[in-house]
Amino acid sequence: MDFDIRSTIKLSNGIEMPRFGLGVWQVKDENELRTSVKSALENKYWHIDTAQIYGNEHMVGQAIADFGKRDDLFVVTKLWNADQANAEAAFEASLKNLQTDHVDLYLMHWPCPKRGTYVQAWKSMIDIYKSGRAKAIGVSNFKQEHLERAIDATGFVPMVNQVERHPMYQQDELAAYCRAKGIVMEAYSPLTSGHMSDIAPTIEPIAKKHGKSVAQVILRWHLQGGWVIIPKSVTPSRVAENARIFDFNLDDDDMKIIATLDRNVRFLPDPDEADF
Ligand code: 1BO
Repeated sequence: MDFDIRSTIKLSNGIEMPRFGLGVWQVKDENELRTSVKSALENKYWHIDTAQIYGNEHMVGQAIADFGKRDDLFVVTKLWNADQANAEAAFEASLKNLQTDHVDLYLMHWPCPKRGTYVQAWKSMIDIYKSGRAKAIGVSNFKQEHLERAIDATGFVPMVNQVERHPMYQQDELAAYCRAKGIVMEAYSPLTSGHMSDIAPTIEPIAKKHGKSVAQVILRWHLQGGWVIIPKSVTPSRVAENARIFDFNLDDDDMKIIATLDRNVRFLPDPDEADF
């Protein structure tokens, strides 16, 4: 399976989305954010994933202006839950923060069914997409029932669903449903949100066989499974290490061993319960 850092996956509207990117969730410190984005660009990353709630869109915008070229990059941000009824204003604020006139992908962050506004938000996001200011639109943390409701109400299928996904929470059923609908699956927290030591003993022999780290094996496993990934790090050596996953291949046995690690354990809130 041949990939490189330029590899893309085609979204349902024909837009090519990079398979590998930098996540910046929980990066609040400006120097850390700048170091992370600078290291990523130096390592040829060309996809950056932020969100209005991360509070760092303006730092991402400035780091891109200082270290990169906006037009060479695939920039993603997300509509926060409290803004579901005011998506247009929230989107314009994100564009301003990011110092850009468009994003490559705009995602609805959580469905938050208790708010009762995600269908309304999806309709507004379709208008934003039709205006050309978001080259693609999708969702995050959507279960099948949330997708069905949004699609039934609008006839418009999200292009991407970004969800928590790692070896302990593999989300095969949701992925099968989404792929049948033409929705690209994207993993956040691809390295288990700090729980990697729980599964390292199983992955270490695979890592040793390929001369890679456990993290590199896990990232490669996502890619070979057809997922888009956005690992986060603020440490330059780790940003570089995360990108060195394009020079080896996991074999069928490796993939099967990692498949056994699924425990249906999520570390982030259940999207039905999330009421933030
Ligand atoms: C609450 C944020 C989860 C990852 O985007």
